[in-house]
Amino acid sequence: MTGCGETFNSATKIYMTGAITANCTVTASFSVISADSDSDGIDDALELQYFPNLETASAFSDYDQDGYSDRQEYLNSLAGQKDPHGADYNPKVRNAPGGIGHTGKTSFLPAVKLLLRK
Ligand SMILES: [Ca+2]
Ligand SMILES: [Ca+2]
Ligand SMILES: [Ca+2]
Repeated sequence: MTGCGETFNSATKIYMTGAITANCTVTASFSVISADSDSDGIDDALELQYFPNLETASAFSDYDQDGYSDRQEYLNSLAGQKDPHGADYNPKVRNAPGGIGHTGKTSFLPAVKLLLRK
């Protein structure tokens, strides 16, 4: 916003004109900073950052099959969460199990114990 001797407090987002003593014009422009056009709960910009389209990731998909849905990974990273190994959530990189929203369904191979016979 500009015009009329404005002051804008970026912390409170409050715009104030100066004293109005004559006709003046305030000009405002707005831009979308977040959109979820496919209503899957994942910000479209983030989907397109990781995937070529908006269809790949959804609330139920689990692209990297780490037991966190793509939406859960988005929510966890939005909340500034790290996985139990301290890594950032990434829908294309497997995260450690046991974090927020982990379903317990991973396709990690179970550890194999080898017993050596004498
Ligand atoms: Ca979306
Ligand atoms: Ca995942
Ligand atoms: Ca992941």
